[in-house]
Amino acid sequence: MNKTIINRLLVNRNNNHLFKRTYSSVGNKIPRDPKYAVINSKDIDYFRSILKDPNQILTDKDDVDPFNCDWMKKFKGNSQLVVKPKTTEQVSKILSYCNEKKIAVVPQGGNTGLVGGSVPVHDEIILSLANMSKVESFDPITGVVTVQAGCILENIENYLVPLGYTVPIDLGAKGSCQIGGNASTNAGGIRLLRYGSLHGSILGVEAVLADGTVLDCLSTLRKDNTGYDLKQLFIGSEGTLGVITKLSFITPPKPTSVNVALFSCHSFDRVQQVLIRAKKQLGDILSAFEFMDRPCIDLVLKHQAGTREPFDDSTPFYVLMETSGFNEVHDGEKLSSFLESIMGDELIVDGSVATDSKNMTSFWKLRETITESLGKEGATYKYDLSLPIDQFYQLVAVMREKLDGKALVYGFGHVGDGNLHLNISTPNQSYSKDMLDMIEPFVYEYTSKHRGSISAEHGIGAMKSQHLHFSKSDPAIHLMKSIKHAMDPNNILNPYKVLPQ
Ligand code: FAD
Ligand code: 2HG
Ligand code: ZN
Repeated sequence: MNKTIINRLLVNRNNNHLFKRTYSSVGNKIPRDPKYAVINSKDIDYFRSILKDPNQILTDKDDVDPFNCDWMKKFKGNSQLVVKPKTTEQVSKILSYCNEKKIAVVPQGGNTGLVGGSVPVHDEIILSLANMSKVESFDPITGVVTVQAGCILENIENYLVPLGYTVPIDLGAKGSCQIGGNASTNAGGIRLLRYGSLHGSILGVEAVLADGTVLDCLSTLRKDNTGYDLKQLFIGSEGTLGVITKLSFITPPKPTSVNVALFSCHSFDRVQQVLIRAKKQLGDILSAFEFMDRPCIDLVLKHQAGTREPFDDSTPFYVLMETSGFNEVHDGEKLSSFLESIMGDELIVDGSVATDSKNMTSFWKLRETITESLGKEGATYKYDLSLPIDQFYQLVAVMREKLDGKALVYGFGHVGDGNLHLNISTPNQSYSKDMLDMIEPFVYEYTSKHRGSISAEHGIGAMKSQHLHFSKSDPAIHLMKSIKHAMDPNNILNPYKVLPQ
């Protein structure tokens, strides 16, 4: 750790700034639009009349506060009200009323989003889906499951596993995030390489539009080419076009033979070579290919009890690879010849294949707890980018040079999908405008110049709405605005998010 950081650390400790880190401290909040109504006691009486159960309405500051603040403690709103409907009909009545009164609404799932999309910017009311958490049906022939939007991802997995099926998406936040939130962000995660994006897995959506209309597109059909595929509009639109209340999606059979391997490499070029071989030699059984650089490993070892140095020698890069299939002997043979090939050609420095589930969990822990460990360090500036593979790690090196020790730079991500998680951490500091100015718009310009995407999987939210143009052309943004206007003319759904103001 260099001197500047140690000095800052001391200053922050003395000033007690530790963990007081909100978006407002960065100083670029969009002003409140005065066209929105400020809620009053009559509005609350109305919500009480439709929701009946007093636990479905939160107005007490202590109860509302956790819903106002995001997972990173970076974005903080000032809502006075959380409503927690239990049925689609209740969602419909809430939105119809809000539309008429011009009350702005933020739909909220598990509140694990990383771009400030799930919390109010100002005093928008929060519509939490937490009470809509039932699995409605499962068809054992097609493997299609129909669930309410507030189902927690891990609970759906636990429901499916005894039936021999699995969810086609997996991510570190699975214990808290909801399937409605996953769909609304078009979340990627660690199994996208195998099962593809939610745009392909989701077969049907029931959503409530801004004026309260219930749109039933809850098909369970694999093939349905009847006009525009409206459900796709809700996947990845981050709660700006409607509130998803139910979903149906295809679930794959749960693989019975799983292998997890960890490799260390001297260079990022070698990581790429291993990826190419894995795709060619493992083909259909390759289910995850994740990478992390050495600073990520050091960070996890520092913050996560029970983790240990994976290999004798420290190297700059690590790969976590998983195979999933249905024939242990066949998968084992494929994996062995792949390992022989990458070791024979010295693409890896060291490698280890987990021998039991405890081992697999500990390998995955090295990858899946990076985000949580970063959260324990202090303010972190997160960039979730798609970049061409030859530019993929270059940006991490460029940022290290540019920031010159003023912050710590971490590179990890879903390399198999071309998705880099660039994280810039300032230990024990608050979010600062000076630091932000050193990073942005440079990171976005770099990404745009290399024809990448400024959001591979986390979305745009409040964080990147003013930067959308780095990844989308003017006509594309214009069309998005027209769709938004057609579906939500009063702009009550998740205002200030996704689209530039
Ligand atoms: P929220 O955070 O509550 O909301 C996210 C957005 O969706 C908001 O704009 C909100 O308004 C909207 N929304 C939520 N529910 C609805 C609904 N029913 N109808 C309409 N709009 C709705 N993301 C990835 O893509 N890949 C990862 O690997 C990944 N790993 C993560 C690991 C950790 C430790 C954490 C904390 C986050 C991670 N994320 C990842 C980010 C986050 O978990 C995902 O974006 C997730 O899909 C958000 O789900 P949620 O239920 O928490 O939604
Ligand atoms: C992951 O892949 C998540 O672990 C979070 O998408 C990434 O913390 C991040 O930047
Ligand atoms: Zn990710």
